[in-house]
Parts: sequence; C-alpha cells; structure tokens
Amino acid sequence: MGLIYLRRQQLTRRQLLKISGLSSISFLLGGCGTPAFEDLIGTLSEPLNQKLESLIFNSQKPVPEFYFSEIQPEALIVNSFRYTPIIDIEKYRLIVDGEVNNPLSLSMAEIQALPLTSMIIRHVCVEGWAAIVQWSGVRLQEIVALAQPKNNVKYAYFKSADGYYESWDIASALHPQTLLAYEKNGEPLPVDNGAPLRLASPIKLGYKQSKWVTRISLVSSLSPFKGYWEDQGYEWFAGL
Ligand SMILES: Nc1nc2c(c(=O)[nH]1)N[C@H]1C(S)=C(S)[C@@H](COP(=O)(O)O)O[C@H]1N2
Ligand SMILES: [Mo]
Repeated sequence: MGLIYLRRQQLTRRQLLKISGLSSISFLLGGCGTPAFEDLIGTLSEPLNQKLESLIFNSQKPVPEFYFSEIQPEALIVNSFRYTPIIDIEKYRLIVDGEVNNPLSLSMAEIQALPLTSMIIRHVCVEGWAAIVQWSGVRLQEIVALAQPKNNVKYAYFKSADGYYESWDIASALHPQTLLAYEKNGEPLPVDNGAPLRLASPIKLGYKQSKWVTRISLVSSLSPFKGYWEDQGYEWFAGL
C-alpha cells in the first residue's frame, strides 16, 4: 500500500462521488450499498497500478527549493506564442482521458478540493531568462492517480485553450514537484500566466510548462506531434 493510496483515503466519499461525476443526489436515489456504488468506491480506492506507483516512490528525487525571500515577483516574463484565451471559469473542466480506467471531467472547485502543494522554484526559458516563482496547486500525480491509468501508459499529452500542446514522459509528469498550479506568488494565477490551470515543475524548461491546460491524455505512445516548440526543432525531454 503506497502513499497515494493513503492520501486518497483522505478524500471523503462525497468528494469521490463528486469527482467521479455522481452527485450525492444520485447516490441517495440509488441507495447505499447498491453494487454499482460499492464497485465505484472499490475502483477509486484501489492503489495506483504498480508500475506507476513505483515510479512515484523510487525514482523521484525532489529538487531543492528556494526561500520565500528569494522570490522574484517581476522576473517572470509572459511568454505566449499566440493570444491569451478567454476561459469561463464556471464552464471550465479539466478533461483527463486516454488509457485510463476512470476518465475525469473536473471543475476548478473539485481540483481545489484536492490537497494543495506549494513550491518555490526557478522557471527557466530557453530564450535566456529565468525567474524564481512560488507556484501552488495540485500535484499532477494526484490527478493521474484518480484517473486510474492502465499499465501501458508512458506519456502525458497536455492540450491548452490557445492551441498549444505538449507531451511529457510519465516519470516527469508524476514527479512530486510537477504541479497543476492555480496560484502564483500567493495570489490567484493571473490569466496571462495560464489561469485557471497551468503546469509548473522545476525539472523541465519553460516551454514544457503548458498554460491554460484543458485536457490531459495519458497514452502509451507519442504521436508525430510532440509539442508546439518541439515540432519546430526544440528538444523534447527538455530536462533541467
Ligand atoms: N498554452 C501555452 N503555454 C505556454 C506557452 C504558450 O505560448 N502557450 N509558452 C511557454 C513558454 S516558452 C514559457 S517560457 C512559459 C512562460 O510562462 P509565463 O508566460 O507564465 O511566464 O509558458 C510556456 N507555456
Ligand atoms: Mo519559454
């Protein structure tokens, strides 16, 4: 039994029902103890498959972080290849699909009910600038675990509302400091920096850190389209 399993036990039944798309109303109407209900809770409480779980626990060394006093609030330069998309927060859903047993469609309220992680890291852009930033949000591994990926999952694709796209190796996606952030430097994430939800991680270059993420697809192989900048010749792994 791993940490993921333990941490997921902290979610209340109500949260599990909400996240899995069943309201408490349908739960009441269906009645407690129906096979469907027990199946659902059984599925959601199962540990993450062994391969991905061992990735999380064995090979993921945390990157040292910075002090609060080292944050550089003016240094993060907005870098958008196109326009800033307009996203209606009420209608916004993060879709998680692909090779998973439990596809997800999560509202921001559901995402913000998950455990909050905060980190102070350096963002590095290939164009020659860097910034120490505090990001807060949910660990991507938390969301991946809820989706119950199959054993053959090797990559995560990220689709953004501005047409940007990215792909990551699954080990990097499951790193404990790879977050889906909704706060920057202690404030709600500004729209230009990717609100409502963006990737943030100290292990990858800036162009891997998709802003305005709307869909995560967990897949077993890479398509010829690996990422907006990668498809123009930039390195795919882009590790720091
Ligand atoms: N959707 C989307 N995400 C993106 C980009 C983009 O153009 N669109 N640019 C990337 C690049 S090159 C960098 S350096 C960072 C910049 O993040 P910031 O604009 O919050 O500083 O976002 C990355 N994520
Ligand atoms: Mo960048």
